[in-house]
Amino acid sequence: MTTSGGYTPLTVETVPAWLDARPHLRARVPGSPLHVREVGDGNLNLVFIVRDDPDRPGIVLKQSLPWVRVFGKGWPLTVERARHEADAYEAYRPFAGATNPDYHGFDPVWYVLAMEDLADLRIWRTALNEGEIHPGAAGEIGTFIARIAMRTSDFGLEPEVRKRQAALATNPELCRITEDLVLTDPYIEHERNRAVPGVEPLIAGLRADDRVRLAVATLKHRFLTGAEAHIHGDLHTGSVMVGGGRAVAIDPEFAFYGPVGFDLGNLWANAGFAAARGARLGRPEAFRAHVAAILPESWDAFTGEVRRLWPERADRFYPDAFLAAWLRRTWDDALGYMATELVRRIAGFAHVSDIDSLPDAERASAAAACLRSARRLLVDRAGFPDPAAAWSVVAEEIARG
Ligand code: SR1
Ligand code: MG
Repeated sequence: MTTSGGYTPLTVETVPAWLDARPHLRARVPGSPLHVREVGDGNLNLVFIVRDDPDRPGIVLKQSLPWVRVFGKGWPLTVERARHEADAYEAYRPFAGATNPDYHGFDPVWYVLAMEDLADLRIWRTALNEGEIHPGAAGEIGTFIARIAMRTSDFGLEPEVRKRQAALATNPELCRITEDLVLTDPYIEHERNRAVPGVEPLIAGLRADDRVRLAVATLKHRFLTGAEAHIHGDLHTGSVMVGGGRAVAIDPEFAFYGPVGFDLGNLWANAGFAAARGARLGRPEAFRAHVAAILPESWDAFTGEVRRLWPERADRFYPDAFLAAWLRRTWDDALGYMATELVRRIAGFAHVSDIDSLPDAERASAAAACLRSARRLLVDRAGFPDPAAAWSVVAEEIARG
């Protein structure tokens, strides 16, 4: 199938010729024959691993489709998302170090980006689902979020530069997905919603609660208007690869200028899913402690790195007292977006394997714990001023059964 301008979705059969026509990429996998596997398991895109030796890393090609992959052609979606992902990798490259994948370029006709084959790493969600412990990953991601906050915002750039960067990063179609799927649909009746079976009364309770509606509407408005930094925009555990002491943030196709707390909250909610799953499956205490540490370790790393970079801020008009207030607001945002991510993966369109792959009874009780935690975080965020207090909400609700 060919669309306008020469764009054509790649297949495992057409990838070798596509690479032959691009010697700078072919040089990264110079041997023959090429071994091509399509491994995309996300909701949106094609992902090909290309190797000339099946046992050694080669390169990854990622191509956006003009529709939502898991839904089909009935849900069209701009292929521009691959450009946004490429632009984010470029924006993060100067400060992200090994947390950014090695990025080899973007083809603006085929909407293909080429990047490192992270052969020895696994998707963090998959690793957590199987009970693996990856020390240091949460801290790496917290540091990464801090560097984005400090280097791509008005704290790190001259205001004219920041505004031009923000304009280039405007990502309306992908933001609209978040505005709908995360920050609206779960709180109303909508044909896209798919509830985890057994928690329908809890979802109905959320929808009927005016305090919940006000809190989510406030978070939605902040998402729409809080253009602070070039955030990742979809930083759940399926967007992080771990292994060998490294944590890599992938898939920033939802990147845009938004509130810094959104990425933190997304990560923390997914720690919540891992914790609920770990408890229901009776995982060892060491694993449960590891998951419980994701929120505090990432927040500590985040605040530590923000404070380390604060003296280098671009505009010294901002006093230290402003930093303290900004961190408080970011904490408040993060808890709010943690709650909205907890809700949408249980009550909305896009679910998580942590919960969905549990046996029926455990799935319902894990999902219920996530929804109860979210409700408390939404209506009483001020009551949870630090990581221990915030995580205690999740721990208590999981323990309630
Ligand atoms: C239609 S896209 C559904 C979800 O997949 C992506 O990974 C984002 O999380 C989005 O909300
Ligand atoms: Mg993704």
